[in-house]
Amino acid sequence: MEEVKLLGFWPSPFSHRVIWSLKLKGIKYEYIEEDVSNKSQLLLQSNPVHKKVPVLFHNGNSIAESTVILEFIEETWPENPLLPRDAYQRALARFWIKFGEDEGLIIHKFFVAIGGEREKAAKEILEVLKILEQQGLKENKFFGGNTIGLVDISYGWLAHWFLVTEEIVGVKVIEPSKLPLLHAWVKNFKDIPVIKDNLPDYEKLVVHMKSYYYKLLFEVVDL
Ligand SMILES: N[C@@H](CCC(=O)N[C@@H](CS)C(=O)NCC(=O)O)C(=O)O
Repeated sequence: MEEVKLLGFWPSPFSHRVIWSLKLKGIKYEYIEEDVSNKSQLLLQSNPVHKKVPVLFHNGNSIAESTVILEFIEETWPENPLLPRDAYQRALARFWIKFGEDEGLIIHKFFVAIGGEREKAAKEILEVLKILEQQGLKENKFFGGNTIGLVDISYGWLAHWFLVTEEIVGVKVIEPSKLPLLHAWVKNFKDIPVIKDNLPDYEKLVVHMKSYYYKLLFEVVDL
């Protein structure tokens, strides 16, 4: 009997990447909620380098880093593929996943920017998202075409967490007038039952991210 466990944290977009992938593949697993403010021995032992969630346990082995976990899931359970079969298309998918990971810091900048800096940060994000929209997504329903794949899953934070960020900082970026294709993608992505049924509660997320936001702001002001 295969043992699959996931150590996660309810507001974490990285944990949700793993949840969505396992559910899309129909893999049964046990979910363990981590208290990131008082880290468990299980987390410290299974991810001693970064001490972060998610961590996936498979038959006694532990795997950390969400994008690495996604690749592991894809290789271990090839049914309902989430990466294209064609090697070149797979390379393109990995390119866009890497693009999102490399540009992720810009979101953090947008989150903590205050005053005039906020408009500047919003413009920078818009430029990055335009590249993603026009060169990655194009006119497709999902990044890989008509079905959801790992690229969509890796950008899941844009469809939910980023909207909370926009609400907290008071600036809208993913709007039909600015990013029509990406705006449509948000809806397509959230319309998939596995995604819709496995998102953290929006209002609860606003409260959680607001407290994180104020903590970050104070750290910025203290510097
Ligand atoms: N690059 C990591 C990021 C994971 C991450 O930042 N996890 C956060 C929760 S969203 C965490 O565990 N934070 C605890 C900490 O930073 O101490 C991944 O993709 O898995």
